[in-house]
Amino acid sequence: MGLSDQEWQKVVDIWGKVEPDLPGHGQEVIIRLFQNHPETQERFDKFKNLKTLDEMKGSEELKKHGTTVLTALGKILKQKGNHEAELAPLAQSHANKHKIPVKYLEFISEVIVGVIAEKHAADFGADSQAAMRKALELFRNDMASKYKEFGFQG
Ligand code: MNR
Repeated sequence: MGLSDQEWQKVVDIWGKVEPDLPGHGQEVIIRLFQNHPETQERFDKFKNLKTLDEMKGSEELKKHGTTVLTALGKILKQKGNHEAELAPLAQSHANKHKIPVKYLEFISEVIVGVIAEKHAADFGADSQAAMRKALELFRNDMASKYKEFGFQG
């Protein structure tokens, strides 16, 4: 199910508030993903050694990865659904190389909404949150379709 022009506008607008600090948002997203869903941390060879919150906060590598994730996601969101070219390589690596179930994409989607809601309460009202949730759902659905094509259960 697609988003209306108004919904896409809300998604693009709030992303404009996230974008000036991708490392800050990205770090928060990854840390919260690991804290709320510890099994996700085990998927990262490079992060499974981080034991405490302080170690996570002090890891430049983690911050860098958060930036990478949100940079890729921003590129996808700005396509307003026409994201085939941006999504295909991501689906490929997350299915065949990293083997990341759709369930974990659901986890990170909720964390992303939560982090934006905390950092940008005034600019991220109920309708903007709903629009962002829809956009992330579309992203996941299209990832899941690709997963199926690749024969990954997801
Ligand atoms: C790498 C984007 C969700 C696990 C990457 C890379 C990008 C990326 C970009 C680097 C290039 C590549 O390998 O394709 C995303 C986006 C996500 C997302 C966008 C959703 C919004 C997740 C979730 C994961 C996970 C959820 C696990 C629970 C990994 C792993 C790597 C990786 C593992 C490889 C890290 C390394 O360098 O060793 Mn991802 N992601 N990702 N991702 N992701």
